[in-house]
Amino acid sequence: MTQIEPLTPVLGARVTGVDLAGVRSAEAGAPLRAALVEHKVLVFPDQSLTPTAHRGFAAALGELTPAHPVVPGLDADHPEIYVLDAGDGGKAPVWHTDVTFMARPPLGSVLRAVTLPPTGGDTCWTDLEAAYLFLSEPLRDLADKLTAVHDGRKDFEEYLHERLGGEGNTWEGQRIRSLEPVEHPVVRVHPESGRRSLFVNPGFTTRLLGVSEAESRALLDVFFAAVGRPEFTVRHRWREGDVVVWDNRSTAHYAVDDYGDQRRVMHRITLRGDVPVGV
Ligand SMILES: O=C(O)CCC(=O)C(=O)O
Ligand SMILES: [Fe+2]
Repeated sequence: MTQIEPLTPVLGARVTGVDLAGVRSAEAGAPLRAALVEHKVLVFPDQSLTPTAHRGFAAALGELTPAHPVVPGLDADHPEIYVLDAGDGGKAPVWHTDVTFMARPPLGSVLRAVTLPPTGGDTCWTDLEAAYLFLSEPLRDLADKLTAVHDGRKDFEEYLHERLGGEGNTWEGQRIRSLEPVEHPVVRVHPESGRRSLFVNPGFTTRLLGVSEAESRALLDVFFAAVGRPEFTVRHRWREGDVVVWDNRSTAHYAVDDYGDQRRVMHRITLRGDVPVGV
Protein backbone atom coordinates (compact mmCIF):
# COMPACT_ATOMS: atom_id res chain seq x y z
CA MET A 1 0.00 0.00 0.00
CA THR A 2 1.42 3.32 -1.05
CA GLN A 3 1.44 5.82 1.82
CA ILE A 4 1.87 9.56 1.40
CA GLU A 5 2.70 11.60 4.49
CA PRO A 6 3.18 15.37 4.33
CA LEU A 7 6.61 16.55 5.46
CA THR A 8 5.73 20.17 6.29
CA PRO A 9 2.49 22.20 6.41
CA VAL A 10 3.47 23.79 3.09
CA LEU A 11 5.07 21.31 0.71
CA GLY A 12 6.76 17.95 0.42
CA ALA A 13 5.60 14.41 1.13
CA ARG A 14 7.29 11.16 1.97
CA VAL A 15 6.05 8.26 -0.12
CA THR A 16 6.51 4.72 1.15
CA GLY A 17 5.22 1.31 0.17
CA VAL A 18 6.19 1.64 -3.48
CA ASP A 19 9.12 0.07 -5.32
CA LEU A 20 10.00 2.57 -8.03
CA ALA A 21 11.73 -0.12 -10.08
CA GLY A 22 8.23 -1.51 -10.66
CA VAL A 23 6.68 1.79 -11.75
CA ARG A 24 7.14 1.39 -15.50
CA SER A 25 4.06 2.73 -17.26
CA ALA A 26 2.14 5.99 -17.49
CA GLU A 27 -0.71 4.18 -15.79
CA ALA A 28 1.44 3.21 -12.81
CA GLY A 29 2.95 6.69 -12.72
CA ALA A 30 -0.37 8.58 -12.85
CA PRO A 31 -1.15 8.56 -9.09
CA LEU A 32 2.38 9.78 -8.40
CA ARG A 33 2.04 12.54 -10.98
CA ALA A 34 -1.16 13.66 -9.22
CA ALA A 35 0.59 13.57 -5.84
CA LEU A 36 3.43 15.59 -7.35
CA VAL A 37 1.14 18.46 -8.34
CA GLU A 38 -0.42 18.44 -4.87
CA HIS A 39 2.72 18.10 -2.71
CA LYS A 40 5.29 19.49 -5.19
CA VAL A 41 8.15 17.41 -3.74
CA LEU A 42 7.96 13.64 -3.27
CA VAL A 43 10.62 11.80 -1.27
CA PHE A 44 10.92 8.07 -1.90
CA PRO A 45 13.21 6.45 0.68
CA ASP A 46 14.85 3.01 0.48
CA GLN A 47 14.85 2.56 -3.28
CA SER A 48 17.45 0.61 -5.22
CA LEU A 49 17.46 1.98 -8.73
CA THR A 50 20.17 1.37 -11.29
CA PRO A 51 20.64 4.11 -13.90
CA THR A 52 18.45 2.12 -16.30
CA ALA A 53 15.71 1.63 -13.69
CA HIS A 54 15.96 5.32 -12.77
CA ARG A 55 15.17 6.13 -16.39
CA GLY A 56 12.37 3.55 -16.47
CA PHE A 57 10.69 5.17 -13.48
CA ALA A 58 11.16 8.72 -14.81
CA ALA A 59 9.63 7.67 -18.14
CA ALA A 60 6.51 6.51 -16.26
CA LEU A 61 6.07 10.10 -15.07
CA GLY A 62 6.52 11.87 -18.38
CA GLU A 63 8.53 12.41 -21.51
CA LEU A 64 12.30 12.63 -20.87
CA THR A 65 14.62 15.39 -21.95
CA PRO A 66 18.31 14.98 -22.74
CA ALA A 67 20.48 15.29 -19.61
CA HIS A 68 20.83 19.04 -20.01
CA PRO A 69 20.87 21.57 -22.87
CA VAL A 70 24.66 21.58 -22.91
CA VAL A 71 26.08 19.04 -20.45
CA PRO A 72 26.38 15.52 -21.90
CA GLY A 73 24.65 12.61 -20.17
CA LEU A 74 26.09 9.85 -18.00
CA ASP A 75 27.17 7.67 -20.95
CA ALA A 76 26.10 6.58 -24.42
CA ASP A 77 23.43 4.30 -22.93
CA HIS A 78 22.02 6.96 -20.62
CA PRO A 79 21.98 10.30 -22.45
CA GLU A 80 19.06 11.40 -20.21
CA ILE A 81 21.03 11.20 -16.96
CA TYR A 82 22.63 14.42 -15.78
CA VAL A 83 25.47 13.71 -13.36
CA LEU A 84 25.95 16.23 -10.57
CA ASP A 85 29.39 15.45 -9.20
CA ALA A 86 30.45 17.90 -6.48
CA GLY A 87 34.07 17.33 -7.52
CA ASP A 88 33.30 18.49 -11.06
CA GLY A 89 31.22 21.61 -10.63
CA GLY A 90 28.04 19.75 -9.68
CA LYS A 91 27.12 21.98 -6.78
CA ALA A 92 24.09 24.27 -6.78
CA PRO A 93 24.08 26.42 -3.63
CA VAL A 94 21.66 29.01 -4.97
CA TRP A 95 17.87 29.01 -5.21
CA HIS A 96 16.96 27.99 -8.72
CA THR A 97 14.39 26.20 -10.80
CA ASP A 98 15.96 23.78 -13.25
CA VAL A 99 16.76 24.99 -16.74
CA THR A 100 14.55 28.11 -16.71
CA PHE A 101 17.10 29.60 -19.11
CA MET A 102 15.42 27.63 -21.89
CA ALA A 103 12.04 28.35 -23.51
CA ARG A 104 10.59 25.07 -22.20
CA PRO A 105 11.96 24.37 -18.75
CA PRO A 106 11.44 20.83 -17.45
CA LEU A 107 8.12 19.89 -15.87
CA GLY A 108 9.92 18.07 -13.12
CA SER A 109 13.15 16.46 -12.01
CA VAL A 110 13.85 12.98 -10.66
CA LEU A 111 16.97 13.02 -8.50
CA ARG A 112 18.75 9.94 -7.16
CA ALA A 113 21.45 9.93 -4.53
CA VAL A 114 24.47 7.96 -5.80
CA THR A 115 27.33 8.86 -3.43
CA LEU A 116 26.76 10.90 -0.28
CA PRO A 117 29.01 12.52 2.28
CA PRO A 118 28.55 11.10 5.84
CA THR A 119 26.71 14.27 6.84
CA GLY A 120 25.77 17.45 5.01
CA GLY A 121 24.78 18.00 1.40
CA ASP A 122 21.08 18.39 2.18
CA THR A 123 18.75 19.78 -0.48
CA CYS A 124 16.03 22.36 0.21
CA TRP A 125 12.94 23.04 -1.89
CA THR A 126 10.72 26.08 -1.67
CA ASP A 127 7.10 26.55 -2.67
CA LEU A 128 6.77 29.26 -5.31
CA GLU A 129 2.98 29.34 -4.89
CA ALA A 130 3.44 30.24 -1.23
CA ALA A 131 6.03 32.84 -2.25
CA TYR A 132 3.50 34.40 -4.62
CA LEU A 133 0.76 34.49 -1.97
CA PHE A 134 3.20 36.02 0.50
CA LEU A 135 3.44 39.16 -1.64
CA SER A 136 1.03 41.96 -0.79
CA GLU A 137 -1.93 42.25 -3.12
CA PRO A 138 -0.67 45.35 -4.97
CA LEU A 139 2.66 43.65 -5.55
CA ARG A 140 0.95 40.46 -6.76
CA ASP A 141 -1.02 42.58 -9.22
CA LEU A 142 2.19 44.10 -10.48
CA ALA A 143 4.01 40.75 -10.64
CA ASP A 144 1.10 39.32 -12.66
CA LYS A 145 1.95 41.78 -15.43
CA LEU A 146 5.72 41.39 -15.49
CA THR A 147 8.05 39.40 -17.70
CA ALA A 148 11.58 38.37 -16.74
CA VAL A 149 14.74 37.43 -18.56
CA HIS A 150 16.39 34.10 -17.63
CA ASP A 151 20.00 33.60 -18.62
CA GLY A 152 22.06 30.41 -18.30
CA ARG A 153 25.30 31.86 -19.63
CA LYS A 154 26.86 32.64 -16.25
CA ASP A 155 26.70 28.94 -15.37
CA PHE A 156 27.05 27.16 -18.68
CA GLU A 157 28.51 29.38 -21.42
CA GLU A 158 32.10 28.74 -20.41
CA TYR A 159 31.43 25.01 -20.09
CA LEU A 160 29.86 25.03 -23.55
CA HIS A 161 32.84 26.72 -25.17
CA GLU A 162 35.81 25.53 -23.09
CA ARG A 163 34.77 21.91 -22.48
CA LEU A 164 32.59 21.17 -25.47
CA GLY A 165 34.05 23.38 -28.17
CA GLY A 166 30.69 25.10 -28.61
CA GLU A 167 28.63 21.97 -29.37
CA GLY A 168 25.96 21.34 -26.77
CA ASN A 169 23.14 18.80 -26.81
CA THR A 170 20.03 18.72 -28.92
CA TRP A 171 17.24 20.29 -26.89
CA GLU A 172 13.71 20.59 -28.30
CA GLY A 173 15.09 19.54 -31.66
CA GLN A 174 17.77 22.19 -31.76
CA ARG A 175 21.50 21.82 -31.42
CA ILE A 176 22.58 24.20 -28.65
CA ARG A 177 25.60 26.30 -29.68
CA SER A 178 24.85 29.35 -27.56
CA LEU A 179 22.60 30.08 -24.64
CA GLU A 180 20.49 33.02 -25.71
CA PRO A 181 18.53 34.48 -22.78
CA VAL A 182 14.80 33.69 -22.75
CA GLU A 183 11.74 35.47 -21.36
CA HIS A 184 9.16 34.00 -18.99
CA PRO A 185 6.19 35.48 -17.15
CA VAL A 186 7.08 36.43 -13.56
CA VAL A 187 3.87 34.76 -12.42
CA ARG A 188 3.32 31.35 -13.91
CA VAL A 189 -0.05 29.64 -14.02
CA HIS A 190 0.39 25.94 -13.34
CA PRO A 191 -0.88 24.04 -16.38
CA GLU A 192 -2.45 21.30 -14.23
CA SER A 193 -3.62 23.00 -11.03
CA GLY A 194 -4.27 26.50 -12.41
CA ARG A 195 -2.50 27.98 -9.37
CA ARG A 196 -0.11 30.93 -9.64
CA SER A 197 3.53 30.80 -8.64
CA LEU A 198 6.30 33.38 -8.43
CA PHE A 199 8.38 31.97 -11.28
CA VAL A 200 11.67 33.81 -10.80
CA ASN A 201 14.88 32.56 -9.23
CA PRO A 202 18.24 34.08 -8.32
CA GLY A 203 20.02 31.26 -10.19
CA PHE A 204 18.89 32.32 -13.64
CA THR A 205 16.59 35.36 -13.55
CA THR A 206 18.61 38.44 -14.42
CA ARG A 207 16.24 41.24 -15.39
CA LEU A 208 12.63 42.35 -15.34
CA LEU A 209 11.43 43.84 -18.61
CA GLY A 210 9.57 47.11 -19.05
CA VAL A 211 10.93 48.71 -15.89
CA SER A 212 14.16 50.59 -15.19
CA GLU A 213 17.28 48.73 -14.17
CA ALA A 214 17.01 50.11 -10.62
CA GLU A 215 13.36 49.01 -10.40
CA SER A 216 14.27 45.61 -11.78
CA ARG A 217 16.97 45.14 -9.17
CA ALA A 218 14.78 46.25 -6.29
CA LEU A 219 11.77 44.19 -7.36
CA LEU A 220 13.86 41.10 -7.96
CA ASP A 221 15.31 41.51 -4.46
CA VAL A 222 11.78 41.54 -3.04
CA PHE A 223 10.75 38.52 -5.13
CA PHE A 224 13.90 36.55 -4.29
CA ALA A 225 13.41 37.27 -0.58
CA ALA A 226 9.92 35.73 -0.81
CA VAL A 227 11.33 32.73 -2.68
CA GLY A 228 13.97 32.06 -0.01
CA ARG A 229 11.75 32.28 3.09
CA PRO A 230 12.40 29.27 5.33
CA GLU A 231 8.67 29.07 6.11
CA PHE A 232 8.01 27.88 2.57
CA THR A 233 10.73 25.23 2.43
CA VAL A 234 11.32 21.58 3.09
CA ARG A 235 14.86 20.35 3.74
CA HIS A 236 15.87 16.80 2.92
CA ARG A 237 18.73 14.97 4.55
CA TRP A 238 19.77 12.40 1.98
CA ARG A 239 20.26 8.71 2.67
CA GLU A 240 21.45 5.99 0.36
CA GLY A 241 18.54 4.79 -1.77
CA ASP A 242 16.64 8.08 -1.71
CA VAL A 243 14.92 9.34 -4.82
CA VAL A 244 13.25 12.75 -4.84
CA VAL A 245 10.91 14.05 -7.53
CA TRP A 246 9.90 17.69 -7.70
CA ASP A 247 7.46 19.75 -9.68
CA ASN A 248 9.75 22.20 -11.45
CA ARG A 249 6.82 24.47 -12.36
CA SER A 250 5.96 25.42 -8.78
CA THR A 251 9.20 25.06 -6.80
CA ALA A 252 12.81 26.17 -6.61
CA HIS A 253 15.58 24.32 -4.81
CA TYR A 254 18.95 24.89 -3.17
CA ALA A 255 21.71 22.29 -2.69
CA VAL A 256 23.42 23.08 0.61
CA ASP A 257 27.20 23.20 0.18
CA ASP A 258 28.46 22.44 3.69
CA TYR A 259 30.56 19.30 3.05
CA GLY A 260 33.82 20.77 1.75
CA ASP A 261 35.59 18.54 -0.75
CA GLN A 262 33.97 15.29 0.32
CA ARG A 263 32.54 13.16 -2.44
CA ARG A 264 28.91 13.68 -3.45
CA VAL A 265 27.35 12.45 -6.67
CA MET A 266 23.72 12.70 -7.75
CA HIS A 267 21.95 11.59 -10.92
CA ARG A 268 19.11 13.68 -12.29
CA ILE A 269 16.59 13.03 -15.04
CA THR A 270 14.29 15.81 -16.19
CA LEU A 271 10.79 15.50 -17.58
CA ARG A 272 9.90 17.56 -20.61
CA GLY A 273 7.86 20.63 -19.76
CA ASP A 274 5.84 23.23 -21.58
CA VAL A 275 6.26 26.92 -22.32
CA PRO A 276 5.36 28.80 -19.11
CA VAL A 277 2.07 30.66 -19.34
CA GLY A 278 1.38 33.84 -17.37
CA VAL A 279 -1.80 35.27 -15.89
O1 LIG B 1 22.56 18.11 -5.67
C1 LIG B 1 21.43 18.38 -5.28
O2 LIG B 1 20.99 18.05 -4.19
C2 LIG B 1 20.49 19.14 -6.18
C3 LIG B 1 21.23 19.74 -7.30
C4 LIG B 1 20.33 20.38 -8.29
O3 LIG B 1 20.19 21.56 -8.33
C5 LIG B 1 19.58 19.53 -9.22
O4 LIG B 1 19.68 18.31 -9.17
O5 LIG B 1 18.86 20.08 -10.05
FE1 LIG C 1 18.70 22.05 -9.80
